[in-house]
Amino acid sequence: MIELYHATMSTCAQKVRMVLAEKQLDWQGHVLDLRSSDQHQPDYLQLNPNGVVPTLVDDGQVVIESTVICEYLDDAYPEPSLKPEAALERARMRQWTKRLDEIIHFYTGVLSGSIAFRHQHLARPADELENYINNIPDPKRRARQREQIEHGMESPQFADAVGVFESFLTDLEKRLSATNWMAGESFSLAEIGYTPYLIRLDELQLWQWMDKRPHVTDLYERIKARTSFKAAYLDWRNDAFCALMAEKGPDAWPKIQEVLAR
Ligand SMILES: N[C@@H](CCC(=O)N[C@@H](CS)C(=O)NCC(=O)O)C(=O)O
Repeated sequence: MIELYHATMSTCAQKVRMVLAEKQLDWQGHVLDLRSSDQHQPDYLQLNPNGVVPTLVDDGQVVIESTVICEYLDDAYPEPSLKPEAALERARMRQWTKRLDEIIHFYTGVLSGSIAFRHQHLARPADELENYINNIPDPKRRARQREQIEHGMESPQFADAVGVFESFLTDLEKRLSATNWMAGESFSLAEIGYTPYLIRLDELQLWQWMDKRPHVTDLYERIKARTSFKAAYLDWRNDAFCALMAEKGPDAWPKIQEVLAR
């Protein structure tokens, strides 16, 4: 039996749900409430010592790290394959997912947190917020989270995030003007990996960033047309979170333009 510990709006969980849907696998879910610190509870830390979602348990065997989970599912349940046939295209796919893990995921958290989610935290009683921050296991993540909550779009992380996304979107547009999909000629774990991050720009009302990037918009439309998009994302949308992003997002665009003009 496949079990997935996940959260409704988690970008990393969306990737795994999309793979499960593409492969039409049955799974049982355990939903964690990240704002209530379910991910920091001792039982969960036994499964995932990093205190994050997702965690996959397949026939009792634990696999963590969303990109690794997606690759594991593709190896363990090979049909339909979500990796290109050609070695070079597989390498391209992994270059994209490596960039996602090392850079884009973190800076997406900075954008979402600085623009929208900090307001959820700021609305909490001070001692509850302090407790939440102090429970974050990794000291670096703890410090960055505190800075985002306290300073939002004025924090240096925010300007860095804008620069990171600008170069990522430029590279993606260039790539898609040469090949049909990110890794080459087939839909792969590269698109699945990035789907939640394109969704997040959309949720934050930042699609203006794509004004001169028609290939990225076209990619997003093709992804949204897949059946797996519903199972990965639409079925799990949290309306309150989406409403908050829709409310706060428009204030961010002028700030982003200001950073881009520097
Ligand atoms: N590298 C990890 C990152 C996982 C991660 O950051 N998950 C977020 C949700 S997308 C999380 O659980 N955040 C909770 C927290 O930071 O306390 C992976 O890809 O699985």
